[in-house]
Amino acid sequence: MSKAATQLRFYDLEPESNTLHDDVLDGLSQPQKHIPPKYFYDEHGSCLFEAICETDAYYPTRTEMAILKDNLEEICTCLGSDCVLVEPGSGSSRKVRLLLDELEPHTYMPLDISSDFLKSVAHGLAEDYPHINVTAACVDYTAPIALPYFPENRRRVAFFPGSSIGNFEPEEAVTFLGNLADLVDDTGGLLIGVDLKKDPSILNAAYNDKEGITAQFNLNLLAHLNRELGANFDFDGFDHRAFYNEQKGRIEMHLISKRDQWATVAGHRFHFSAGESIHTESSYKYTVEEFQILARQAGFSPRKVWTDRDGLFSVQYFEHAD
Ligand code: AVI
Repeated sequence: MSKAATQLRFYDLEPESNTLHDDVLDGLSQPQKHIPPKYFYDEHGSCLFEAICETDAYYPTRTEMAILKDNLEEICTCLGSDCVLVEPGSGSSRKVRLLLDELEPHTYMPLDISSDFLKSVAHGLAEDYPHINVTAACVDYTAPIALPYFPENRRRVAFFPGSSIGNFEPEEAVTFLGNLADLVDDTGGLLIGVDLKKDPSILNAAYNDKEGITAQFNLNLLAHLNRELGANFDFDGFDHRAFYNEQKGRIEMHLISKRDQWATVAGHRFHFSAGESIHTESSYKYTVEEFQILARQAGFSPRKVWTDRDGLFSVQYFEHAD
């Protein structure tokens, strides 16, 4: 057995079979039609998201990476080596590699819903970091998480980068953060990436890149539904629209029907008037103070905040409140 293989555990906690069918039929039956953003991420959608992160206009990924790099030593001091680092929604585990290079935690626990992808990522990590235990769990990390295994007497820290927290409604964000507070327990911490409020022109540009990749990402949702639910959406019948809603403090993404049309989804017919929208994503932006209030409600105490020079993005560290 290779050294890496001895360090790797995998738990398949069989997250409930996905509720795509019910979510979509329910969402399209509401006065403001909507589809949950988690359904962007089929295989092609995940590739498109990676491509968005490379566009000039989409600043969050590179800005967060730079903040992590520039403050790595201080961040690692907060986390403490020998901790158990848990990453909900770990995906490709790309950003955590920065921490793993410097921090040397006792265990890294990636949690994700996509079993095959998680397995291959976990194998890669175990090969590249043979001195770190990698314990991967296939689990719906948005629900309360009860993991079957935690190394005993080790401090746990959750890592939730990318400002994915912005894709939750604020009250859902509090519930999710509360679940993380329970997971890391009394002595644990949370390192989280949070996108900041800023000049709306920067936000509007970030979600309307010139290359049109965000538009493809948005429209790919319809391809996903056509494939998985036997729907018959006409991609040419919808436009991408993204704008900053200043009052709500969020970017909204919509698909706008170009004309009066019908689509059938899992045997149900839905009507779309010309100009009618399907709301496909909200991406909330916070001030540092606003986010700290949210995290306090979930049981965390603010400890440290790092931002870039232009104040575009923040990486925030919290500890479990006493
Ligand atoms: C994953 N999430 C944090 C991205 C965001 O910025 O809200 C998803 C995204 N949607 C359009 N571009 C990127």
